[in-house]
Amino acid sequence: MKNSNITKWVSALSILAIGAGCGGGDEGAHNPPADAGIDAPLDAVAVTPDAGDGGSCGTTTELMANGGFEEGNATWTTSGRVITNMGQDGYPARAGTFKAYFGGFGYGNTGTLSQKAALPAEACKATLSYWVRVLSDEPDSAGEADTLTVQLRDANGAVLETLSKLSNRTLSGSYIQKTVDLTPYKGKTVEVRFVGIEDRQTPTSFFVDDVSLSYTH
Ligand SMILES: [Ca+2]
Repeated sequence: MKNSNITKWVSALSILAIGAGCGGGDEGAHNPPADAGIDAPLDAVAVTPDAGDGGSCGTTTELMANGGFEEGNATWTTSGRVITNMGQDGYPARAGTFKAYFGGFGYGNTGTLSQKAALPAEACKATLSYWVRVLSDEPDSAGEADTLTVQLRDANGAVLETLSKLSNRTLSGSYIQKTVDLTPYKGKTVEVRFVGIEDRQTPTSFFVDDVSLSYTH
C-alpha cells in the first residue's frame, strides 16, 4: 500500500472517531461505526460531531447521593455492617472518614449496599465508578473464597447484569478505581448493588468509597 493511501485511511478513521463522539449514545459509541466503510471517499465519511440523537455532552450530572458515605447510611439501603468509620488507622476511607466495609469478619456473613437512580433517556453517556481496596488473609490456595459482586438491577430488583466480581484473588493494597459504562441502560431506573460474601473462615476485607453514577448531556 502506498503511504499516501495509509494517510488517507488514518485521516478518515480520525474523523470517524471524533464524529462518533457521545452523540450516538449506544455502547461502544466511541468506536467508528462498523458499517462506515473505510473505502468510501474522504468527502463522504465526514461526520458532524454529536450527530445521532443530538445532545451535546458538555454537562455532567451526579445521580448518586452520599456516594462518599460521609452522611452514614443516608440514601443507601444496606444489610449487615457495611457503612462505617471504624478502622481508620489501618484501613482508612479513601476520602473523609466513612466508607463501605464488606467482610473482615472471618466467618460466614453477607453485607449488601444499594441505591437506585433514574438514567435519563436524553443522556449521551452514563458511567458508574467506584474505588475499591481488597485485603485478605486467605492463602493463595484458597480460590475465590470471599467475594464482592457489583450488580446492576432493574427498578423491581431483577438482576440485569453482573458488572464486576472481586475476591480474595483480586487484592489491591491501595484503592483503585473501577469504571463501567452504563450508557446502554439510559432511560431506565437502575439499582446499583454491592454484595459482599465471606465464607466460614479466614477474613477478606473489601473497602469501597466514592461511588459515582453520573451522566453527561
Ligand atoms: Ca468516604
